[in-house]
Amino acid sequence: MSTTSIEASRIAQSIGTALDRFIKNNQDQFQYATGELSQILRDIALASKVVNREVNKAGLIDIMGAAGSQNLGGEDQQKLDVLANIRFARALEKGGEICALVSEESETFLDLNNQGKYVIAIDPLDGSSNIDVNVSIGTIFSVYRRKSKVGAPIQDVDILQPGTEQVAAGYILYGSSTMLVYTTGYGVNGFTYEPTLGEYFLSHPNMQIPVNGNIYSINEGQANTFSVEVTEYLQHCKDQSYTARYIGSLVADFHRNLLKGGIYIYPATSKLTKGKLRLIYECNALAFIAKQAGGLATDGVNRIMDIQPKSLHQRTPFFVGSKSMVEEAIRNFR
Ligand code: FDP
Repeated sequence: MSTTSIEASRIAQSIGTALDRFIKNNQDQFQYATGELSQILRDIALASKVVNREVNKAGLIDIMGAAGSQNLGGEDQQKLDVLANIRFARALEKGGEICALVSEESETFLDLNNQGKYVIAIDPLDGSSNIDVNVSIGTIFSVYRRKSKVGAPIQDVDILQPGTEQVAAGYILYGSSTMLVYTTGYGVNGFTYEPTLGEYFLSHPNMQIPVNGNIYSINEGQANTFSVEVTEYLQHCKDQSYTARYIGSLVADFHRNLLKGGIYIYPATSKLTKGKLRLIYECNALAFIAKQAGGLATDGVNRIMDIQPKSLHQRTPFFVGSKSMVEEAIRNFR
């Protein structure tokens, strides 16, 4: 190809829809279309760009490794976890749209004492045990409307809302490319980050998870601690010659299965009788996205989004992914 035709083809190539434009174009779909939710999504996108920058240079500067403190689960807090928590909190607190923040990294919720109408639940950096080894990690977020009166102190009804009350949810995947995937209840759309322009562009419009798939994702190293039902299902996966894929980074495992069709399972085990994953800031968001993409998420018996949370850091068994696969996996549970 000559230089002029390369130039011509570059000019002919459209740069696509930027996230900002997309949010603006779709703002009217939202029943409280005052622009506040749009601003929250923009703030999350901005913070994710900062975190993405830090994640990308993690190997270059002294930012990898444990920060010396532990989070609630007793896991070492990695430096990047701490940094991501600060970045998202700062970006979200500034605008005044958010009245409370729930984060994996904080024991209690943060009452911002303002006129904000929204509550955010966030896992700022999920899959953090993968940071040191250059494997994909992610951010997960859920957005709720506050239930109590604006101006009053934040109450449990604002924080402990079931997933059905989410008005938006999404994740950012810091992978071979960085993606932001979100829903406001009108389908799921994915945006890929273009680092030279510093913008997310719509790359995966109206994402749908295949109804069936052949990928199963579970930490089989824990197999001796699984229930009979889960063990039987895993045998079924092998009998069907399904493919085992487990990154150990929830967002990355979920995202792959969303695109290709599959099931992610973190079950209750004899050691973790309620499972490992957190209902409020991990499972609900992914359950909302799965549902909007035509998939399913349950704890084996109840739909994840129907579960009434009783505490901030509540854990739940989690089966999520292609509808037929999840239905098959939980067939013997009731
Ligand atoms: P991590 O502990 O590394 O933060 O959210 C918890 C999580 O990661 C998920 O991202 C991941 O899917 C899961 O735990 C992995 O747990 P196991 O090591 O027990 O498989």
